[in-house]
Amino acid sequence: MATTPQSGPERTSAPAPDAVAVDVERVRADIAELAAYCEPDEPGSTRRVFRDAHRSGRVWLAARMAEAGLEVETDGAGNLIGSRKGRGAPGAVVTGSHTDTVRGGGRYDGILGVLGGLEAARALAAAGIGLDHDLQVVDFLGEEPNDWGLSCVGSRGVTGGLTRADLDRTDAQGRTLAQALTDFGRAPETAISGRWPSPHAFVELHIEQGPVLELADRVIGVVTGIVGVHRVLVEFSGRRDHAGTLPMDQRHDAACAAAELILAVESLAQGGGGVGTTGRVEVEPGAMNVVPDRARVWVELRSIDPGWVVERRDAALAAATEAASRRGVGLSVDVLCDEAPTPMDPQVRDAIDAAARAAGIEPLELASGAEHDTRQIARIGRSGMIFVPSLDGRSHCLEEWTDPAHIAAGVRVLAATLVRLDRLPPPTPGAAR
Ligand code: HGY
Ligand code: MN
Ligand code: MN
Repeated sequence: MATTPQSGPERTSAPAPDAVAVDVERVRADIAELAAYCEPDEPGSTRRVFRDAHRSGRVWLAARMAEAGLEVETDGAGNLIGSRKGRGAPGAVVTGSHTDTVRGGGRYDGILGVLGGLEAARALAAAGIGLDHDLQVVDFLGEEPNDWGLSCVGSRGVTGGLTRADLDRTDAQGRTLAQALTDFGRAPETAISGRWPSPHAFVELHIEQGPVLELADRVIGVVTGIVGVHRVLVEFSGRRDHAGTLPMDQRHDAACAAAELILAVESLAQGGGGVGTTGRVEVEPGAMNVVPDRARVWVELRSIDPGWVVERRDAALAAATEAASRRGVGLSVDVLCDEAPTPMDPQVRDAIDAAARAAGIEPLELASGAEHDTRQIARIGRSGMIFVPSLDGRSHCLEEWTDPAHIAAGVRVLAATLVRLDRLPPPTPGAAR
């Protein structure tokens, strides 16, 4: 029979969660070992979703989870889960992040949340702290935007956010996402049908990936919300001509229309309130002596203010339409991602705040400018995030680095937060987004 969880962090019979000792050298060794699973022909520790390095890195991770005494499984959406049984209370206390990286990315983005979660599970066990709820440490499948223009594949899959149309998307070689999942050993149908039950609570530890904590000289961030993200692929189709013979006033240059859009996005995003980026551009045929007939621009707009994103999105599309029509160039638009800003759950925020303060750390509240699996999990349960500083605010690059003392603080606060979340009363039904 399931035991009834006792409520309140004031319960005195359990060891003090805030004093749990974490082994930061073990976390650093794990980070270094996982970093060795990288794509040999790519810079740094690149480990893109579905590639061999990603697959073999997860085999290593599964073994590491098993060594820690966790039961290891992969769910229908391809999330790797290490679980420890609790005392039978309904719903799990869940933590995790991702082990895939962007091309040329660093060793910490996502990875700290998975390996830090693993260390928290080990540290709690070593301290003799059992939970009422099952504890799960998750490596979500494919958090970074992939060759199909989609991010958070695994966390979308288990929260109803992955669709049949997503599975039918094709990469540049014409391979569908469904095929990629199949090749990775997952049945595409289960990737969209295997919805998780609502967790008791979810928390993700992550590097900040920006400069706010460092500039404020703080070690722990309590995330207030995750920015809204709008991603769209804009394709211009012009006319291919000889670059030496066709006069300038007779051209239908797709790349020049794309250039106008790129600069429009930069200009529209000035002034604070949000950010706009055109980080991927393709031009065809890509020859110096040919007027380009095709250009693709991936536009991304982010803000914690939903109105800001909508306004800039509409203005950017108006600029693209105007440039295309003036140049006699065709235009098509494919919306890849349209996520509203996601507030973090107040109870989870309070648990993180209390865990940090009990450890003698004054946390800072801040919004996340980066996308995270937490946004997806917030659809099905109360969720929150812990940030630790990134050196010089750098991320998605080889210079990405977090001080070991900050890693130790982050994992310690994570472990204590998991205990505090375990002791929360059951969530109110329907409270999730
Ligand atoms: O792109 C992002 O915001 C995240 O790092 N995946
Ligand atoms: Mn990232
Ligand atoms: Mn990440």
